[in-house]
Amino acid sequence: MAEPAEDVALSLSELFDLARRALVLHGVSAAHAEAIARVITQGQRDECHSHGLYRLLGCVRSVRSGKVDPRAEPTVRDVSPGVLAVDAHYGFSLLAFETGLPRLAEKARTQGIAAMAINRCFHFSALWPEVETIAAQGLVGLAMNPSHSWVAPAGGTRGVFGTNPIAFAWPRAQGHPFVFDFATSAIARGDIELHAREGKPIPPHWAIDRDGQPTTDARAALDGAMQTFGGHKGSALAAMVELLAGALIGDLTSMESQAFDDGAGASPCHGELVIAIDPQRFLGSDHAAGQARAESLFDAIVDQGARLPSQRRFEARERCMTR
Ligand code: NDP
Ligand code: PYC
Repeated sequence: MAEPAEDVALSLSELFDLARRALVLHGVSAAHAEAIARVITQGQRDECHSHGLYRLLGCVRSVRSGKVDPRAEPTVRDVSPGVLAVDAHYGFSLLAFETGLPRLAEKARTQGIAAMAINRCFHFSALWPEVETIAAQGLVGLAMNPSHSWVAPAGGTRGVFGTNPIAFAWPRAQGHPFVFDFATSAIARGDIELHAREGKPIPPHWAIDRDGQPTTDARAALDGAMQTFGGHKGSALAAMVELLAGALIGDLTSMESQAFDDGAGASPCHGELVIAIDPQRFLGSDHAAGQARAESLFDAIVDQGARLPSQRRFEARERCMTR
């Protein structure tokens, strides 16, 4: 049998179609399959390999586990003038996000700030596509969610927190928004999985093994516990995510999500908190001054040779779109 090719070149539309068709073949509804394929394609386009096409495997595994309802239809409930809740009914999170977004934006424009709780969703994706979509509407976006309890608290040795990403986007008058999106663990678990698949060592500060010792062995790391980024600071932020996107919105913490999975190997099932803020509402006639202040801040970063978060991603996108 011939050796598999190292690289396969697909156009973005071929990639989208491959992902969509694979999902539909596994019983995923067209609406979910398209929402998932869109985000997987965006991840691959922006060279976010831990959350690009690789995630298709996890989606299919999740469906096969029987835990996910691949045809669930999200429902939206108004909780208060500034809060809405979207019940994913144990489907994937992305369609729930898309379903609730118009109402979230509407509330943010009316109230100045609004929050959307997404509940009972299977979650596998990067958060930057979501906050970027919010920023594209002229709103500031903030999103976070727990995952599975793979990450030890600073000073501990056993997993308590999820990899708990926090993503933020600030809309700018010209060009891309200011966006960051990172796990509160030293690295996303997906990256350690990719190192394990490729037999590559990992830096020693990413994880500890089962005996609580720092390890460079990706498989031992997956068997042990991951570390938070920035020691006690990342640990506190990870706890905040558990509280805001778990306890506060009536949904599972990462420990509970792991217990709910019960060894099935599905994507984590929990909630997500998404916040949208309307700068126009906050600033009124001072909106332009607020924007100018933000631009001075960004200039002060890049003028000294530092880069803005997401610049690598936007450059990868540019390369991909002009290929
Ligand atoms: P990275 O550490 O790769 O990147 C984190 C952020 O920092 C990015 O916005 C990145 O921008 C930016 N950045 C990196 N280097 C620099 C630099 N030198 N100067 C300025 N900014 C920089 O991300 P993680 O491994 O922590 O997370 C990867 C993805 O995993 C995220 O998208 C996250 O949402 C996802 N994830 C999802 C989870 C889930 O439960 N759904 C759980 C955990 C993670 P750039 O991309 O341009 O390099
Ligand atoms: O890479 O840590 C991760 C992750 C968890 C859920 C989705 N991605």
